[in-house]
Amino acid sequence: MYDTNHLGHHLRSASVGRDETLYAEMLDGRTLSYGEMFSAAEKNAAALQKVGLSPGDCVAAQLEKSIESIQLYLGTILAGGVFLPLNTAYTPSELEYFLADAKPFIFVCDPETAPTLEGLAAQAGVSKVLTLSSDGTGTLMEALPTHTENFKEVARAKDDLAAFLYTSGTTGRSKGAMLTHDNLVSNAQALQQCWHFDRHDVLIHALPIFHIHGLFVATNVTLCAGASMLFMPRFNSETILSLMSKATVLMGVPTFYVRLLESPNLSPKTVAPMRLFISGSAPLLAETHKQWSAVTGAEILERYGMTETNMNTSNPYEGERRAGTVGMPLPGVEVRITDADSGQQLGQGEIGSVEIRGPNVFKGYWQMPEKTKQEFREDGFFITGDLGTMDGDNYLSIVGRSKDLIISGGYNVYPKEIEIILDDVEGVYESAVIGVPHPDFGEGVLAVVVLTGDTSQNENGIKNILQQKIAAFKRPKNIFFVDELPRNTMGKVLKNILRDRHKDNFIKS
Ligand code: MLC
Ligand code: AMP
Repeated sequence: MYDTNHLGHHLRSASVGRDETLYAEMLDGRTLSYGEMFSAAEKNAAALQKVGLSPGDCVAAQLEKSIESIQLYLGTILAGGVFLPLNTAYTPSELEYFLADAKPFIFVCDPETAPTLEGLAAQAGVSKVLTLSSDGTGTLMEALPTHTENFKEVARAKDDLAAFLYTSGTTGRSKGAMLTHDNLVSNAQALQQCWHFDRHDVLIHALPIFHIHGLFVATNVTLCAGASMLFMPRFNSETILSLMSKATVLMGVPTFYVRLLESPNLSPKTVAPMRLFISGSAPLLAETHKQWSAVTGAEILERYGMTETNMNTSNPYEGERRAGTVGMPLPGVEVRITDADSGQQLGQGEIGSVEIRGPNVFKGYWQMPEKTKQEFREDGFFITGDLGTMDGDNYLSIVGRSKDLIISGGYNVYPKEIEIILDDVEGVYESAVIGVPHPDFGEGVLAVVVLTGDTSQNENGIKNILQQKIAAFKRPKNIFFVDELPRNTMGKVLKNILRDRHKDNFIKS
């Protein structure tokens, strides 16, 4: 008997009776069948239960990408836990916040970082620290039982939590988005249907697995379809091109496509075995979409989502994939454009706030009921903070953001978080962080800084300090020094002026 509310049930139902089917192939030639995958997931679940995990407890993990970490994710779900993946680029001081806020029962990290992180986890009230390295060794692996007879996933209701994912905030404080079993099940099913995923598909998996894109979209859709994947530890253009001969689908952020287009080996012949190229997490330039079609003869399918809502819209599988648009609402998902202040729905072609309602929309921010309330309309629509417009054929275009957010290579950077840290640096009077066009990452992070009069502080000095405190992808690639920041009469920094002034500044690294 399976529990039909349970994400675990949906992830394994397509492979029941097909234990031998290939689930994943690694670059070193190792393979894993569905039977092996779920047996390992059950062992993980049993090990987590043995160290005391109760249903509803959180398992946080900061791990290099490996198939074993996917097994830990599935094991957590089967044991009724709540999985919290954390970016491997986070520094200890960033992790301190997440652990103290989420208060996971178990924290799993790399054996190499464990000596530094164990004390920090204990201080945050974590009960147990386990380790897992990308080569599949560590105390978690030692704790796995040799077999798990008659394991049954712990029953969960639709509304029970399956995952926490942190998303940064305009205030600089990250918020834990609470995702339920139904959020993840409904979205995986909608995507599987829209993208025609079936058991014959082979996905090139080159995304990180600590975000909704690589973990839920890529992994859940593959599992729900009983398909398989070529599992890469990280993005690499030439490896992806060489894998296309035995794959059918690629999911990537726009930077993937920008970089693949730079390769002389990209051609109609290389992509011929592939049936689908999907892009999301950041705007795909219409120019990149067109260039891809011109070079390969294939059309990228762009979709739109966010941590709080999973996927919202997708260009059609059959039908026109319109460059510069993110397509139509997914089945069961409602999208509307409103006037941000009044909440009044706007007409076709008008630009306004993008709002979403449906089974895909999260339950709220962890321990932030007020913040959660602010982001929802009374009728249940979630205010995304994106600005968009819907055309007569129901294609949505994202034209900007009302939230002060930079998306660099698919990673979100909230300027306020960086400004708080910059303003704290000795010799810095004030700062403004902005996103400017970047040829590789789409947007690049740039800081404009006013120094105090009596300091010898400089760009390298500031960069060295930031290195200790924040993940590399968040660090400003360039820092500009000015005498004062442009402000309006209310004293608010005019970031539009700064973005305009610096839009052509080449970012070196
Ligand atoms: C790496 N660096 C970045 C960066 N990625 N800097 C800014 N933005 C990024 N995205 C830094 C590195 O730390 C390094 O810094 C330098 O840039 C060069 O790194 P690289 O070797 O070129 O980077 P690479 O490893 O190739 O990574 C680039 C990338 C990666 C695009 C492949 O960023 C990536 O996988 N992005 C995908 C992110 C993602 O999955 N987002 C989904 C979010 S979910 P230094 O200082 O060490 O030289 C979501 C919802 C939705 O948004 O809709 O899906
Ligand atoms: P995150 O908070 O990391 O989940 O990022 C979500 C944000 O990424 C959305 O609110 C959008 O601003 C942006 N985003 C995702 N997909 C697209 C897309 N296809 N086009 C434009 N922006 C996108």
